[in-house]
Amino acid sequence: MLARIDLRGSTPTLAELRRALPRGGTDVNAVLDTVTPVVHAVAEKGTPAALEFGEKFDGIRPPSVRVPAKVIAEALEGLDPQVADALRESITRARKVHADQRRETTHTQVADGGVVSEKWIPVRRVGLYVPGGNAVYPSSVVMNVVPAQEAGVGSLVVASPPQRDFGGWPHPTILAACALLGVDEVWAVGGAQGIALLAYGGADTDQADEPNAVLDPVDLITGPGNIYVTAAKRLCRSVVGIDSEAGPTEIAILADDSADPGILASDLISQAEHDVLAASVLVTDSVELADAVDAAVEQQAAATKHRERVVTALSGEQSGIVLVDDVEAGLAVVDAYAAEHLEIQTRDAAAIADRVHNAGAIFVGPYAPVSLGDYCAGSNHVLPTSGSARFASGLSVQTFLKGVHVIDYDEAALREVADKVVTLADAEDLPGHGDAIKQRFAGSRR
Ligand code: HSO
Ligand code: ZN
Repeated sequence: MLARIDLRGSTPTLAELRRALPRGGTDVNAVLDTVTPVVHAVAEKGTPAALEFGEKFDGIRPPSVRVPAKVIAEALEGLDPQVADALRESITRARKVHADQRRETTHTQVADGGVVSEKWIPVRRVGLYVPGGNAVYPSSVVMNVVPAQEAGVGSLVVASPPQRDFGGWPHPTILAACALLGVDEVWAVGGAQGIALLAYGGADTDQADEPNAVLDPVDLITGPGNIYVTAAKRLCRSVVGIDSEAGPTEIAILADDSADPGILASDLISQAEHDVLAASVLVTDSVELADAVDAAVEQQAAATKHRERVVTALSGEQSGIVLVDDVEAGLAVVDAYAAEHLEIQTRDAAAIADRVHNAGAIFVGPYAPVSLGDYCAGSNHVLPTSGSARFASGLSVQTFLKGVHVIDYDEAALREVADKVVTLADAEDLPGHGDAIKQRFAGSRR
């Protein structure tokens, strides 16, 4: 089922390697023309336009755009207690890891009387987009909300599409996850219009007499979505921050002949389950292992619940088995690929993992599967896709903080370096810059 890419006996350059490796991806540009008028209309008219688009595209208008507190509380009451318990565990572990990511202000004494500090200030208000439809992931609510809260973001709003099956409110599991996390501001709006409403804000015309029925615009939008949502995020980038443009999920596994083919097959299937465009890639120096994994994949895929999309994803051009001469060559391949998730299932897995440069998250050994990271490792599951792990990080407390330099120099400290500033200003033909320094030391001021 999985295509084979045989790199044995060759020493490809990085560019050749990147071309040879399987990679999918979606073309967001293709829908920009469709999404642009939606974003413009919502930017101009606010909530009424967003509601109209929701009705037009999804055939549904929520009872009110802001979800009442009672509806959120009822969703939690209705949540299966075992699911509530598991979500609590997921939240507790994620809080533990993300609390450790907090950054302290640094103070650097650059000269006598000259100090530069770097303060980390949380973004004022964050909008989290949560998709509806087939992919209802309360775990993603956890992964977005926890780092924002641990960063100290004071105002957090969730937007999620209204669902016909649930009285026109967002999915109850999503609402319950919000309740567990203490998020009380939830808006029943989805798609490109939901992103635009978060970015530009707008009044809730259905509840015009309600005091808090106006969606205050946010400063940063995070959260996954379909291609229209991603296009809207790209278009709103000039007015709000966005986390990243998430592509289909990816798993790469670097394995040698010590790995268990049944385990590898189930891990490859686990991420293929998300999406027909999901990518599952095995990199190995063992042909026997490759054959055994192929056989195990056939067998397990036939029995799995979402077999159709799993088979489509695994047999797509974005998935495959890459054969290499040895683990060393395998390391070069996984670095070139820069997977969202990378499992290391080799002898001395920790030592090999230590040498990886490019991956969104690295899972070490047979007992750290990607599924653990998706829910309960404590790590974040919002990770860079499509090779962006070469330069980007997963969601963290850092995503929600802004670093601000505070420059505090006294007279003597400025005087000490004044000549250098004037010289550099002159060298750039910006004498006004130099004058701003000279002015301070010209003659006697007062
Ligand atoms: N593997 C997905 C996240 C997820 N898995 C949510 C299950 N639910 C992208 O990292
Ligand atoms: Zn997953």
